[in-house]
Amino acid sequence: MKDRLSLYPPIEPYDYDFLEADNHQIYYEQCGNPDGKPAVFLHGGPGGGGSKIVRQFFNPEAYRIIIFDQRGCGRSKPHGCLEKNTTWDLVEDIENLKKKLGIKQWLVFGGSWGSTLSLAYSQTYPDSVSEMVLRGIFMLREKELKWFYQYGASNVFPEAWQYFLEPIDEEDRHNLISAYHKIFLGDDEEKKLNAAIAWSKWEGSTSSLSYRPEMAESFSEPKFALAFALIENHYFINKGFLEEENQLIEKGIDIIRSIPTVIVQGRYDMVCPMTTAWELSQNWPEAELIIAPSSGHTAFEKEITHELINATNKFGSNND
Ligand code: STX
Repeated sequence: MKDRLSLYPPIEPYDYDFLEADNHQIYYEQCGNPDGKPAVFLHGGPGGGGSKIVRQFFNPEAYRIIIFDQRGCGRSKPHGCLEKNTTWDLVEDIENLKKKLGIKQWLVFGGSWGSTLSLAYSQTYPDSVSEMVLRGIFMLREKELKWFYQYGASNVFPEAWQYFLEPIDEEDRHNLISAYHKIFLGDDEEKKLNAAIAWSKWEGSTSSLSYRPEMAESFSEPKFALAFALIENHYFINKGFLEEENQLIEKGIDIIRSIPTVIVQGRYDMVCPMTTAWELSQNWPEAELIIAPSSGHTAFEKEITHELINATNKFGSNND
């Protein structure tokens, strides 16, 4: 690949505050150019929180970049709170944040769970979305959850899988999402924390094509792991709070068909295998599917970073 694009230099927010929503206070920040094209970053998990580095997917001179921590995670409060925490609550938060900031339309950028939420939001408020940049497509369907949390990815990362199985008794291993759920609802705090670390570390160990120990370790930080694991598990037990599992990938596509969209997908994504991006693209040929041929899941795989920045650069130079 010639002239590989890499992240923009680090920047600091020019504004941050909290959005009040039900029993939650939602942290958000604005960076880049206050008069630039508005773009909102939807992080993954659910429960992953935003981070400083994601500011760098956008040209700070072209974009007004808005990043927020979804209910219960990152700097949002209360930490780890699962009450009034559903896909549709998050969709309302995004729209309310947009209104609070006086924005008419924004580019929506989301990877992994962020791609799920991007589709749920755009299919609810299509007029609010100017373009989308989606990565590592995840639609929360049964087969996707089974692949990652029951049988599939387990064959590619057996060492990490062994660690994921450890907190669960043999007789409960036929349904690992629900076995973890039992522990997360229980009152043994030490067991809960250890299980949350194991849950979270599994994802950290499988997100890049070549295993990066520092990534697995960063997912094991207790405060992060607790919110990440509890929130992910809560959404997965509830099947993403969708009416039916093909809602976002089939029924809803007509609503968003004309929104200019780039989909970036790693060929060897073990967290969100490429079949989902492929099916989405079959249902939505108007969206541009870009396959990163030697990449796994994370936005920080070099090819994926390049394609994501190429996409924000392309949309950032439109003056509409
Ligand atoms: N969860 C996939 C997901 O959305 C099954 C995701 N994976 N890692 C992340 O999110 C973070 C990088 C945000 C932690």
